[in-house]
Amino acid sequence: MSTLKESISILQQEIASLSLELAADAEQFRLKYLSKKGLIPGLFDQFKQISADERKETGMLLNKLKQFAEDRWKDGLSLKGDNSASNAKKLDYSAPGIEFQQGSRHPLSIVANEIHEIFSRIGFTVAEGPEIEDDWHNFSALNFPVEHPARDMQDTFFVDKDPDIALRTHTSSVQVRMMENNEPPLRMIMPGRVYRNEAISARAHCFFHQVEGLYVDENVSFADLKQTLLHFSRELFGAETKIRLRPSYFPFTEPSAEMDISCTVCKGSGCNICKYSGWVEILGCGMVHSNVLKNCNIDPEKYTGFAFGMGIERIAILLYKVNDLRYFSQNDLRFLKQFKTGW
Ligand code: 2U9
Repeated sequence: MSTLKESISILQQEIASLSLELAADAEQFRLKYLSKKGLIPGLFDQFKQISADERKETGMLLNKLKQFAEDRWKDGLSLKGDNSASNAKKLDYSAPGIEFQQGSRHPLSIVANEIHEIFSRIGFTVAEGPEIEDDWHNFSALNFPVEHPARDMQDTFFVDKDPDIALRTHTSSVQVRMMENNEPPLRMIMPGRVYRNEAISARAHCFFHQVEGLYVDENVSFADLKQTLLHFSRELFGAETKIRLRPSYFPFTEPSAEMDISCTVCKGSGCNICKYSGWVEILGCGMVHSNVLKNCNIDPEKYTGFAFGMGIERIAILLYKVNDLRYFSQNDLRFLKQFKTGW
């Protein structure tokens, strides 16, 4: 065997026996065997001097050795989680580490999760449904009269100008689907994105997020609604929170009400958040209209139900004192980074 062939064989065995466990091992390996002045390029120098009849076989062995060494080096690097062998050549292993950038939940997710947890602790499940809805689930089943302004092109985004298909304007359409497909008792909340054809400003957006709730069973009363919402408000805004209900109107509930909580900022003494009234409106609610129950094949003589709906942005604005709705959809990290808690 020629001395070059012997050297190739010795190096092959040496390289096979090495263990590359640290980033520094891989770099030392590269310097010793693969770098310009390393052992393998040295063998290529010797190769230039061997006789023509030995060239073919020795050349093959030498190329194999080089390939083997490169593979071992790359394996050593990937063990450290670095697959870019060519870039790795330029890495400075003594440089200080790069700080890990930790993300955070979006404030609307924090609030939605909190609402979800409060209701799941008292037996409500979560349901979701499509954002593109038909007229029946978004309007007709919910007792909206044919001439109701929400059905207008001005207020609702219709898909392909088809008057039967629109982006849902509330998550109530999910409740309709749930009632159509399930027997009472039903106790669920429906979180989700909804769409309204509005000009974007600090106080309005063309999409926002809602959580609605529904409880249908025998003997469900307005008192149950009131106590559930009082419990919810105390859990979310603090044990001292008071609520008040004002009569209102929605096509899908009768009677209907809007609910205020005592101002979380001034505790009722008056500030510009509550416009010096001491109260802030947070949601709408009521007893499910008997027409809605009938539309979903539920017998209103046997069953009653309550429902409520709130905008998540509105709650987040109150909890975090945000003064412009647009912050929630701009993905500005200077805004989002402030919400590190409440996973
Ligand atoms: C069914 C029956 C009744 C859900 C309700 C409200 C009152 C309400 C608004 C709050 C602010 C919408 O986000 S908002 O603009 N919602 O005031 N929602 S009762 O009632 C239902 C839902 C489904 C089948």
